[in-house]
Amino acid sequence: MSIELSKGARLNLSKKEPSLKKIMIGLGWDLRPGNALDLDASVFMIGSNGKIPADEYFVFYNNLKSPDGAIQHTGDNRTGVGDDDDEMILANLGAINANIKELIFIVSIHEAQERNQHFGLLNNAYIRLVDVETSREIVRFKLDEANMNFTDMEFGRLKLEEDGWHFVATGVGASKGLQGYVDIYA
Ligand SMILES: [Ca+2]
Ligand SMILES: [Ca+2]
Repeated sequence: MSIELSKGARLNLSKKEPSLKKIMIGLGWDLRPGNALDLDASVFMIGSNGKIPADEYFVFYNNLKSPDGAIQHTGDNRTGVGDDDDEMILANLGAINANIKELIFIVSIHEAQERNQHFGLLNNAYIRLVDVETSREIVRFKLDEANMNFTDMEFGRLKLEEDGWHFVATGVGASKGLQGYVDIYA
């Protein structure tokens, strides 16, 4: 059964899902009528110093694969049309570079400032984690009302602890653009 997480909730994946090896992070959104908006999913793969070890450990629409091969972005979706996941990131947990301690998942509106857009234009926005081998959804996290005025958001983190990978639904909205996160983690 899938668990719906609320902001700040934490899930010990290695304990709850001991057989989990490959996960799919799916981002879905629909638009309120009359709007055109491009949402982007990105991942920062962070080392113990809080930074990405090299530029290529920032996986996004212009860099679809991490150097260790563990993270694969399936490509940019610019419309959100359709009911299923609109952007997908595949993660092979066992292949992640041993220096990586945390994966930070960011969702941002492309050119939000230029287009004067924010999350309030979206319907049904969510992020979810799926076990690739069984297609079973493990967790789902919906965009909540409190974030409607923002243009980007840290949706969640996968953190490597002593007892394995934990997923934390951080849900921190902001309006700094994708570059704002690059400035922090690169
Ligand atoms: Ca996109
Ligand atoms: Ca959609």
